[in-house]
Amino acid sequence: NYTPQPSDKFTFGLWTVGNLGRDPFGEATRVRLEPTYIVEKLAELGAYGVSLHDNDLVPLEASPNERDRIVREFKKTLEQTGLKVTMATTNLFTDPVFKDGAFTSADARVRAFALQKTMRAMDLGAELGAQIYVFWGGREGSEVDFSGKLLDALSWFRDSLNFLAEYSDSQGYGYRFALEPKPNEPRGDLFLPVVGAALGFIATLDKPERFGLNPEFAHETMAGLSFPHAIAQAIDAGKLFHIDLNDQKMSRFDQDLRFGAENLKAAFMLVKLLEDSGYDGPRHFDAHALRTEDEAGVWEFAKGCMRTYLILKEKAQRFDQDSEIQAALKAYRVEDAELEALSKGFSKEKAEALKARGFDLDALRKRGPGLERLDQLTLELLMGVR
Ligand code: GCO
Ligand code: MN
Ligand code: MN
Ligand code: MN
Repeated sequence: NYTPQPSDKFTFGLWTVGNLGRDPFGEATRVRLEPTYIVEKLAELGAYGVSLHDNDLVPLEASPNERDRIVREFKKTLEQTGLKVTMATTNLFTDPVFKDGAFTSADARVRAFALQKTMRAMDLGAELGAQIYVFWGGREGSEVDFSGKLLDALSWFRDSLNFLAEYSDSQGYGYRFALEPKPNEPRGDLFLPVVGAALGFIATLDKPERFGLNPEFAHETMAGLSFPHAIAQAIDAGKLFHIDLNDQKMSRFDQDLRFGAENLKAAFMLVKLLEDSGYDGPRHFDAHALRTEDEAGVWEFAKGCMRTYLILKEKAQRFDQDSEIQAALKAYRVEDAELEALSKGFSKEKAEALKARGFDLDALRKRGPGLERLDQLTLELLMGVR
C-alpha cells in the first residue's frame, strides 16, 4: 500500500502545486489556488508539510494589516489540518529590483533591500514554525562578466549570509540555512552552480556549522552531473539539510518534472541513499504539473511524486532482501584484514611494510567484479519481475 502518511515527511512548496503553468512563451494555463486551499488539499493527500517564499503567502504590496490577517488565517488552517511549515525562503527573483542580483547586486541599495526583505521573511518563517531557511540565488549570477564583479559578488554574498546567520541567532530563531545550487536559469551563469561549489563556499563563512545544502535533482542534472553522487558528497560532509526532489532531462532548460518521471534509475539510487543514510529531513518536492494539466492534473502530479517515492523505497527494501543481489554485492567487495590495517592510519612502520609488499597484479587485472549482473538484477527488480 503506497498511501502517504505524515510520518513519511513529504512536503511541497506552495509554489509547486500552485504553479500556474506560465512559461517564457505562454500565459498561465491554470488559476491561482489559495494557500489555505493548497494546505487543505495536501493534508488530504497525506503530506506532512509545506514550504514557502514570503510572497507565496503575503503579496509584496500587502499592508501590515493585510499581512497579519493572511498569516492568521494561514496559521488557523495549519492548526486544523496538522500540516507543518518545514522550510521558508525569500523571493529574491521576481521583482525587477533584483534583475541584476540581490545579495550580489553591484548596487549597494539593492543588497541592503535584499537583506531587509530576507530578515522580514525570516520573521515570517519563524512565526510559522519553519526550522530550515533556504537560499536559492535565483538572480545571483551574470551574463556579462566584464563588469568586474566576479570576486566582489562572492564576498558580497558571504557578507550577507554572515549577517543573516547573526540575525537568526540574535532573534533566537535557530534556523539551519540551506544553500541551493543551480548552474543557470534564469541567469546565464549562476554563482555557486553545483553542490561541490556550495560546499566549498560554506567553508569560508563565519559560522559554517549553521549552513548546509538544499540540493535539487534537476539542477545537478541540468549541469550534466549525477544527483546521487552530489547527494553522497553532501551526506559525507554532514551538509544535507534539505532536498528538492523532482526530475529533469539532462542538460535542458529547467523542467521541474514529477519525481521519477524521467530518470528512474537515478531516482531509485537517490531514495536508497536517503533511506540508508538515515536522512530525517523533509522529502520536499520542488516540481510542478505539466503546463497541459488542469487542477485535477495538479493533484495527480502531487500524488504521483509521493507514490513513486514510496514505491522506490519499497524496492530499496527488496534490494536488501534479495539473496542474489546480496550475493553479488558480497562478491563485489574484496576484504583483506591485514592490508586494510596496513593502509589506514599512517605510521612509518606501516609505510615501510607496504612499500616492501608484493601484489599479484595479474589476478587483480583479470578479476571481473560482476557489475553487469548486479545492474541487470537491479533493473529487473525495478521493472517488477523480481
Ligand atoms: C528553481 C528553484 C526554486 C527554488 C525555490 C526555493 O529552479 O526555480 O529550484 O524553485 O527551489 O525558490 O528556494
Ligand atoms: Mn529548480
Ligand atoms: Mn524550477
Ligand atoms: Mn528548488
